[in-house]
Amino acid sequence: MSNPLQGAQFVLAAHRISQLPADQGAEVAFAGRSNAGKSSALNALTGHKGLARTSKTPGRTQQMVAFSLPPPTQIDGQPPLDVRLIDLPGYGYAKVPLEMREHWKLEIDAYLHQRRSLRGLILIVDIRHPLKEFDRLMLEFCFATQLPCHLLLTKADKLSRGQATQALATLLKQFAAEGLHATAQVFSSSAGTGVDEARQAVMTLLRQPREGAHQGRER
Ligand SMILES: Nc1nc2c(ncn2[C@@H]2O[C@H](COP(=O)(O)OP(=O)(O)OP(=O)(O)O)[C@@H](O)[C@H]2O)c(=O)[nH]1
Ligand SMILES: [Mg+2]
Repeated sequence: MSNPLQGAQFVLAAHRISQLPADQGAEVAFAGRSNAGKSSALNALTGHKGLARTSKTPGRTQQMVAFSLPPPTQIDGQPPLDVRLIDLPGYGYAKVPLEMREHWKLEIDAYLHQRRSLRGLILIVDIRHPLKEFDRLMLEFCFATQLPCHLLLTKADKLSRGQATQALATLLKQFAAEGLHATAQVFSSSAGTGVDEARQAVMTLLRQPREGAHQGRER
């Protein structure tokens, strides 16, 4: 299967949302706890190993990093769009100084509320530790603001196939019980599990109409 996210290029790293590329076109953001595997997932999805910096040290990505897909990106025969993928800083890592954590909490919150080109969120969760507090907050936020969310249960290579399937089933049951709306899949950047499915999920998010993604998101 050809890769619709191939050819992504680094654009810039931002410390504030005002430094991000102009808010036009469509973008999908990658969020998740520190060390969950966001940057690795971005690299696997774009098919470009060194694109986003990965690290064994949690808290590596302390910037919002923007990558663009090569123009013209045509989705469903619409006129070409500027399409971006955004690697958000990881959250939840205690060793990142409090001031920095507070800064990112505010910036991520403002980004999710204000960014008009944001069409959806890819939430990266370690399959062995699903739904920690911040993951829940993100899911609740997405639900409240009708921002579509697709969850990657990553590092599935650390479990047997049966355990991974079980983890997904448990999560989907939890979603149903708690009224949370998100799609989810098993994923592994290192083993390549679920990569095609996740690429399609990113493309589906990029196709979301702007209005739908923004209802109730004005402040
Ligand atoms: N086994 C396994 N390890 C992975 C996988 N994805 C990421 N890792 C490892 O997990 C660690 C963190 O990966 P990153 O992609 O840097 O994680 P991140 O979420 O971007 O981390 P921060 O930028 O610190 O928030 C690295 O040591 C990766 O090699 C995976 O699918 N399987
Ligand atoms: Mg990272």
